[in-house]
Amino acid sequence: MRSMYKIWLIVAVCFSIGFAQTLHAGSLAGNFAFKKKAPKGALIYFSEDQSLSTPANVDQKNTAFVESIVVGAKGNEAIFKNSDSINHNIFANDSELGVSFDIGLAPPGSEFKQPISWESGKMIRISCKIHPKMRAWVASLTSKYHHTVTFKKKQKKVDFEIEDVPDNLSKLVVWMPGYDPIDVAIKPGETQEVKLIRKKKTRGTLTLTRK
Ligand SMILES: [Cu+2]
Repeated sequence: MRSMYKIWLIVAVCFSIGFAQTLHAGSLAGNFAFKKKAPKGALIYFSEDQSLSTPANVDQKNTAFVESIVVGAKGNEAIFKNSDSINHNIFANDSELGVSFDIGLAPPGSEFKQPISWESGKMIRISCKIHPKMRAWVASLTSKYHHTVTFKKKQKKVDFEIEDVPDNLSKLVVWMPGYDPIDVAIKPGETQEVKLIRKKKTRGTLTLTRK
């Protein structure tokens, strides 16, 4: 009888470990729907996490930044690559965050680095001296649980998903250039609809669902 009890106990322990592992993380699904024009990009992240350590990889192709928003960890670097067939000249000038640099003429295939020295949770705008229409943002973050969206021309709707989000994280931040920043608390099992506001007008909605 004693050995039967032991076997049962082992089975029960294995079951609960397995159960706990399947429970501890889930996903966040989101859907952006703009009425007219979407911004260039969006950044979504769980602000409580502190585990991000990777650099920001900025690339350029077809006279444009490949991604509108690029994320890197504070203390690491922003790496500016030029995968284009023409020269670029990236610079930033943000007096509020005290960030000012000009990497100079960057020929095709070149790579330049700049430290991500500014406060986490803040984004700096980068532009090109040669091509005034080029625009992107580098975000200093601490969270591994983030996602960036680059809206294509005329694109109004985008679905995204952040996978393996630990259940204990609930503070979500949504940032888009020119828009009111959004802070929401969303727990596993919840769905929320958030208004996307720019210059006091609602420009669209974001539906968030956590599984
Ligand atoms: Cu350029």
